[in-house]
Amino acid sequence: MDIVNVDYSTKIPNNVGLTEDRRILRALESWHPGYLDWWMDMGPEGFQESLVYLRTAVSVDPKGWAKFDYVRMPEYRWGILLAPQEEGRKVNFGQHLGEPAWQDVPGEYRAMLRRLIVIQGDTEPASVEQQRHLGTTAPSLYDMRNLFQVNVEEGRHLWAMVYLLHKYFGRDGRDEADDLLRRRSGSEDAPRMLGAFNEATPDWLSFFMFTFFTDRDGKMQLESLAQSGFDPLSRTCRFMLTEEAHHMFVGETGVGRTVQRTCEAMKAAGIADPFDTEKVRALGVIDLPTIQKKLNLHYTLSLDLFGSEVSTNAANAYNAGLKGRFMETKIEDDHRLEASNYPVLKMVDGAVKLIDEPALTALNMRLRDDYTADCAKGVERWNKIIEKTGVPFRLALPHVAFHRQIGEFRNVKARPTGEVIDGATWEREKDNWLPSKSDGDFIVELMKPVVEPGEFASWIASPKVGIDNKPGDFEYVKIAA
Ligand code: BYC
Ligand code: FE
Ligand code: FE
Repeated sequence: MDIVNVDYSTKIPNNVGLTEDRRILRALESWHPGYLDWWMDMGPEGFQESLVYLRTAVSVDPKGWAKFDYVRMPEYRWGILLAPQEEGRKVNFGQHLGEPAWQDVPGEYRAMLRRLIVIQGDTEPASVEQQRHLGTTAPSLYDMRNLFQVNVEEGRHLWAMVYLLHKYFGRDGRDEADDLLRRRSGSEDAPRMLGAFNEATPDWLSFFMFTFFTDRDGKMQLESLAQSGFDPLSRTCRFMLTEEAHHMFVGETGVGRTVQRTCEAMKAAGIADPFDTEKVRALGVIDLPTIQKKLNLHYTLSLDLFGSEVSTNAANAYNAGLKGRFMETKIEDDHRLEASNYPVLKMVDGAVKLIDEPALTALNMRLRDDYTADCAKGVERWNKIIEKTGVPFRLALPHVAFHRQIGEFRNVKARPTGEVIDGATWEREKDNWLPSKSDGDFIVELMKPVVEPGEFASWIASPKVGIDNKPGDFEYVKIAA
């Protein structure tokens, strides 16, 4: 059965026929209270009673799936939404190339598939936990609403993975679903699984960088999983990707508006030198070199999320037909990668070199390269904003050897240019490349909440258009007293 519209008659909205699937409905209904407890404990602090102008999915049709209305976040209708099943879909890569896509878990790949789903699922609540303190310092109601929209959708992404675990993995799937509510971002004894999801998101510039860089890792990983021969995973990821687009919009425009405001304030005050940080900061805006440092931090934390450049896990998942390449079906080759190579950046005798590796084990590197290309386009759009104001400054992505904790470069120190340096030089200069304690203190100091409809904090420009075409002074959040 294939349903495009979402059934809202059940407690759990869905387009997977849950009413006829009593066993799974019951399993999800027993997971639901724990989810709500988690949301109340770890979701947006201080705003659980506020009315937020949110979009909810009413169909999975890419055109016009959203309905906007005021909702209290704990009453958001989190649901199970899969893109429609494609008639005759095949496994499009790996050892099973050309076989019909699986509607059930292939027994031999059960553990591998469960691991991918659990890792994906773990990141979603982690990001909500990381962002839970930000509501109190929002630069406007517009931005506050966008934060909460991202948060409820990451909550829904957790539901998406939990559905797969309950429906296809029986008992151990249910245990994994419970553990997704047990781990906590930054916790000593039960941390989230991947590095970047245990870092703090201390301020709104970090939030915008996170949604630009880390949600974009989400996009790339979901694109690869959307290629999966396991059809329910593919369909789930395809719908998640339509939501993901908004998260990256929030990041790109958030940083863009910050950069714009800084440049405009500099022009108005007649400050020509972007490195005169003291004068720029005195204007109540964030100086461009500090924005570059935040970019360096979030980009490199996100690079780590791609795993090692050379990885047998990645090769195995590809061979099995579980995780493909970005745009797999658009690539013209054998889709088995048995004989081809891919160039990988490696450390050889203390220097960074490009070395050919078997394409199959280099899949993480390839996806990361696709990611970097995608990031670079966004950075160029930021540079266009700066250029237009005439301020002589360009933002840039640092070299992939810089500030890494996973893969080839984890044991070296390098400048943002990629030049390898010794530990003493790193210690001496790192505050020029990554946000220092005093940079962080300055930004936190700037983060004064602005809750008047249509008004914005000193450090950020207003958006060009409203959400759902609402006017500039629309009350996106009705804050509960
Ligand atoms: N931190 O062969 P390796 C999102 C582990 S974001 C800690 O190098 P592999 C979102 C690895 O688990 C997208 N550990 O890498 C964004 C393995 O451990 P085990 C999330 C790490 O497996 C914003 C060992 O190192 N989705 O959706 O080829 C807001 C060797 O692994 C890290 C996915 O990631 C790390 N950074 O690739 C909300 C998709 N990196 O098993 C949401 C699913 C590696 O030996 N995951 N390790 O104990 C995957 O496809 C892969 O697991 C990874 C790693 C790409 C993460
Ligand atoms: Fe997500
Ligand atoms: Fe996201």
